[in-house]
Amino acid sequence: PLAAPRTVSIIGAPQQFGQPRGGVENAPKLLRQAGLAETVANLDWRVNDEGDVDMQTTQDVAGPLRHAAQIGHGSRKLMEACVKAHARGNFVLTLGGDHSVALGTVSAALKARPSTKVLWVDAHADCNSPSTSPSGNAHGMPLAFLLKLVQSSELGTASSAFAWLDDVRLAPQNLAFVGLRDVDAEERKILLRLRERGAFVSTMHDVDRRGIGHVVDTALDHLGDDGPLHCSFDVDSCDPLIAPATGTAVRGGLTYREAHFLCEALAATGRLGSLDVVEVNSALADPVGAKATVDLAAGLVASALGAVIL
Ligand code: EXY
Ligand code: MN
Ligand code: MN
Ligand code: MN
Repeated sequence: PLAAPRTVSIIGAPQQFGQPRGGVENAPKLLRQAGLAETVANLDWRVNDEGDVDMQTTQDVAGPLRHAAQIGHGSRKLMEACVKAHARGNFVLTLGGDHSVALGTVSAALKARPSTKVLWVDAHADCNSPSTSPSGNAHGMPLAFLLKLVQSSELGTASSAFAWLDDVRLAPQNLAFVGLRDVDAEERKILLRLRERGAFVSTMHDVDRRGIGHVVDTALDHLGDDGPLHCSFDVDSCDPLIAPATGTAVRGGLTYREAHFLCEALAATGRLGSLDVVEVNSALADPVGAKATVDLAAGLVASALGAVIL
């Protein structure tokens, strides 16, 4: 007898406080309107749409991390929703929102299954601490928190909003980057240290030289051959020609096929347990570009959940 199909939990995370541009909070709604649930159901998954987590939780406090209390408390709520979905054995698909949502999603994956390894697909490295960040925007910081690079003194009065992260630790050797091409000077030093400590750090230069197949295979090899994988997919990893509707677009990104190849390769591992799709902001492109970006994001989810060409 065939095994019962697995279930995808879709969790909306309309977080916008991790960056300054309005519109990113509408992405979960737009992705649903694009037919994401139907697309996934057609791939032989059961779909459980858990709705949106309310990310507006509390009063702001001042400090080097903008909206620190909102980010801390909202991320904890998201983490709890994701942990529940993991506990039911579901695939956890989170629709951002800005990339600060990875605080909740990656910590949930690690709490639910501590051997989880993380593929970070992004133009940016997102490993600033409040003290190294040039912007104070939390969407440039989630990996610093997850890798335990943030001192509680950097958070001042907001540190209690992040206390729930105390027992969460992502080891550098369990992290791989693909798509990097816009890294701050301080972040560059952090990345070189992370590489020394065992992270797989690749850039678009590597995609140019070796091809996406080699880069993705090497990244996945690095993440070992068993245990669950979490992919945090920032649409700004893709070239602005195909994904113009995003807050921090950078030229020279993944092509349509390179991005799909990566997602197809992830699906083929049979180990992908959770996926974030973040930073879709339809307010930042014309209607054609906005629709192209939303449709791209939905199509990448389909590839990551097993859609194949043949
Ligand atoms: N590195 C810059 C900063 O920390 O402000 C830009 C970060 C953009 C982050 C986007 C979500 O990937
Ligand atoms: Mn990002
Ligand atoms: Mn990015
Ligand atoms: Mn971005």
